[in-house]
Amino acid sequence: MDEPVRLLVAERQRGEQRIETQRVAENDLDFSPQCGNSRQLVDSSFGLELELAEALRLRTLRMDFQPQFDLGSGRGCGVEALARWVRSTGEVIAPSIFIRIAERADMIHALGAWALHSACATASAWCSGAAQPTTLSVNVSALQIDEKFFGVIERTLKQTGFPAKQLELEVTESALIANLALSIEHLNAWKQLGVRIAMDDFGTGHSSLSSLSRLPVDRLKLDRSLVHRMTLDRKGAAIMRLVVSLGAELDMGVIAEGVETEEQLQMLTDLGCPQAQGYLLGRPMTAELAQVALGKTWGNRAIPLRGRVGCAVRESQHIDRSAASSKRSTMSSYEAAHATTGRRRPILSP
Ligand code: G
Ligand code: MN
Repeated sequence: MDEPVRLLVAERQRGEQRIETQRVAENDLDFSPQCGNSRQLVDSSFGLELELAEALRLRTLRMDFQPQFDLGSGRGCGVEALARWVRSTGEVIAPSIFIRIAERADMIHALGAWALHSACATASAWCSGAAQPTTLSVNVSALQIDEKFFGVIERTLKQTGFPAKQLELEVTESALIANLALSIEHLNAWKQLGVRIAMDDFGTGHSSLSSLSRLPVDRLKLDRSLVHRMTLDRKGAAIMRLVVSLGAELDMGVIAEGVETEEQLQMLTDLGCPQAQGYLLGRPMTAELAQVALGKTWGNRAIPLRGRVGCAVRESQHIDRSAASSKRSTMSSYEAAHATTGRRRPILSP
């Protein structure tokens, strides 16, 4: 794994001319809106490239784990491994930025192999303990959908001893749809190793019903934008209801991501969404804390979630939402419903 990184650093140091050419082309790139600091990235990305290569070589990237919960039982059911990069200056670089840098600089295979190995090695140490995750989800870049990755998975499982059936590889909907035939071929090959596949960011990538039925996907990860919209109006709620039942009809698991509010959690429970993850239930955290989180049951409060708040979204919630941004002066419907009892569910956080 070190070799390509070392070569890359050497090549970058030699190829100043090429970098200058690329820097011009860089202005045409559309960095994702959530990055926020795309201008800064454009200006400094080549410096970051070298730094990322170095971080990868020195193994200073970190793997955090975000717990996932079963909404029926309230039990922890898995974790998503999330790579974290903290520069020597202490600045945290968002994965949405450094994954793109790695993809562009041809470091994504080294980074992807490290991520898979690191996640499986850590989680396999949990397997003997009580808080064993049912599922370990690892993100896979679109550029890793190739025949080489089969060998990486096979080797990693062998080296770490992590059970294949508990490993889930997350590929974004847009990556799968971009080259459907190839995706189907590679995913089927990976699945022969016993691993499962999740379609990440579902709801953002324009998959058709026909492509959904053809792709060998085991679980849909509903994008946080669907979760957000769900509480805004009736259409948002209707779409969520449909995708939850679509997953069930297609014999796929369904997990909602980006759950940040009690109101969202309540609606997902009411809609029968089987699983959820998000800041409300647990932020990405260290392996040790994730183990503790998995051992806890968030549903162990006295008040059952079901039936407390209706699914219908009231007009007033629009008003509540904007008012809440000015120092939460207005209670959400969930908070209002529970204010009288004074009981609040403890939220897991690192
Ligand atoms: O696309 P993917 O699901 O792999 O994205 C994972 C990213 O989402 C991570 O960077 C993680 O920190 C972030 N994340 C996890 N939970 C939440 C959440 O509840 N809200 C938001 N906005 N981001 C989240
Ligand atoms: Mn993911």
